[in-house]
Parts: sequence; structure tokens; C-alpha cells
Amino acid sequence: MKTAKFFILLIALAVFPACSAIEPSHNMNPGGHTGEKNIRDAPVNPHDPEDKHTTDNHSAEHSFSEIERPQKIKDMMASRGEQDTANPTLKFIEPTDSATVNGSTIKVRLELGGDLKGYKPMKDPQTQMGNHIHIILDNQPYEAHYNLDTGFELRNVADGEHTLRVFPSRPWHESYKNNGAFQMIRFAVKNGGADATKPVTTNSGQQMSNVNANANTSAAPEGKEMANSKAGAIDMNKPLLTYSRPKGEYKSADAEAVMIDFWLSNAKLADDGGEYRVRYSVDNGEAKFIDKWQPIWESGWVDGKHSIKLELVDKNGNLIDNGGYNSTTREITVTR
Ligand SMILES: [Cu+2]
Repeated sequence: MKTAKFFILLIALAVFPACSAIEPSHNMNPGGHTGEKNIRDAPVNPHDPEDKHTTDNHSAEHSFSEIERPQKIKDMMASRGEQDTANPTLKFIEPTDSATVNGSTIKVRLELGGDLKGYKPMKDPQTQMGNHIHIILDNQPYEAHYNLDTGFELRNVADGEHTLRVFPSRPWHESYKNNGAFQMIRFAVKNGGADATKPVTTNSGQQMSNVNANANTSAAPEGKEMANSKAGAIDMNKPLLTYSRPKGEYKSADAEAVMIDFWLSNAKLADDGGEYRVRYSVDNGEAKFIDKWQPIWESGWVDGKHSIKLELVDKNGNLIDNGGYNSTTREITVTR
């Protein structure tokens, strides 16, 4: 049976020269194989970039490879002066930890501190880029918060328990990883009356609504309609992996190298002197490992939807569970 499926796949690959022609199902479970077989001791770069569409023993997967930090990001870093060595810290002004909010709109107000070295969140009107804060409700994709003066509104948040995670980010979405940069709180919504049937924008963009319910504020806060979610059963003292990137849509030059970035709490990776590893896979493919807490860049993307899975595991490859947040799968769209 397995062999038969494999041959059907070979035929499919031969018939469709572009792999995007067999999406969308190919990226979820290619050929029915689980992607689990190579988990242990997987070499970092076993795929020859040249054998992308041939029909050898791993033809069902595209070949992704880890590449070094792209030059354009190095250039941006160089042009930012000392900012990349800053140690920004965040503090929740609102909501506070364990707060109960009556209403489905959650106002998030943050205070930035620490050794900033010129770091300031702000969206450049020309480039639509800039330093910003990543705000994560429960384990949803993050929202980008650029203007700390106006605050950010999470709208249509469902009744019940929630977690909120925040950390500062650079214009290219790489997070700051210093002590105090990451903050996490719990809060609850009561009688909020959120509409669970409301269509929610996908995670593919930063679609900011201009509708401001509060007519008295001069500058409208940034904000977003949130998908229906609730908090995981998180132990804040246990190892926690926070998925940050990739997210959304990657077009043309941006699709050449896609950054994988995350936040780690209460856990050190193997090459940082700890006992944990971050395991990742693309399109349910071969499992690879990150043993140092820093972003990596992957190349080899073809047009279409792709899934990225990030997990926190121990040295033996066992998942370290923490309320479900330590194993997160996201979908991105690539248009080259
Ligand atoms: Cu970002």
C-alpha cells in the first residue's frame, strides 16, 4: 500500500513539472508519510540543492537549506548604529497580570525601558517598516505594534482565560533576546460578548482596522480583530517556546530567505550550555534542529502554501509540553 502511494506520487511528480501544481494537499502530508522517521540524528543539510525535482528516495519534499544571514539584513543592521546591541525591556501597564476585563476589547499598553541605544518602535510611512513589538494572544500568530503612545487593541476577544506575550522586534521581525525583553501575563475576559462567528482576517497580513470605538481619543490605537482562542494550561516557570516567525506572506525577494525566529523562556539550548533543542520541519518534511538561540534563514521555497512546525524537545527528541504552546505549526504563503 505504501509502495503504491509512493509510485502514484512519482507519477504525479513526473506529470507536473512545478510542485506547486499539486498543492494544496502536498504540504500537509506528502505521500502519506509522517515525517517522523528522520527525527533523530538528522543531518543538517542532507539534500543536494540540485536534486529538487528528481525522483530519488526523497523526491516528495522540496529541498530547503539553511543559509547565512542575508546581506540585506546585514546592511540594515549596519545602518542602524548601535540599535542591534540594545537591551530593550517591556512592562505591561495594561492589562496587568491576572486582570479580569469586562468586555471583548483588550487595551494593551506597554512601557519600553532598558538600555535602548536608539531603539524606538515606529512605522516609517515610506517603507511601512520599523521597529515594533510582537504581541501574541494565546498561541495565535503575533500582531505587530508600532506606536506605543496609542496602545494596541485586541478586539473581539472571547470570554475565558487568555495569555498575552510581548517582546520587542526589529524591522525585519527578528526579536530581541535579552533579559526582560519578553513579558507574559494571564488575564480573563468576562461577559465580553465577543462574536465567535465573526469572520476573522487571516494571519497573512497586518490588516489594521481604522474603526475606533472610543471617539474621545485623538489618535486611534492600532488594533486587530482576534480569532477565537483561549489560553493553554501554561506553567510560567516551565520551559516555554514562543513561535514568532515566519508569518504571513513572502513575496519576491523576501521569499528567497525566510527567517525562523522564536523566544525561549526557562530553557537553554544545547549549544548555549543547556539541555534542550528546537526541532523544526517544513511541510511535514525532515526534522532539523536548532541548538543555539538565534534566528536561522531557510532557502529553497517554491510558490504556494507551506507549513512550519517548531517544537521544544529534550536531548532525546521528546516534546517538552507546556500547555500546547511548545509545538506550534503555522502556515505561510510564498509568491516568488
Ligand atoms: Cu515583526
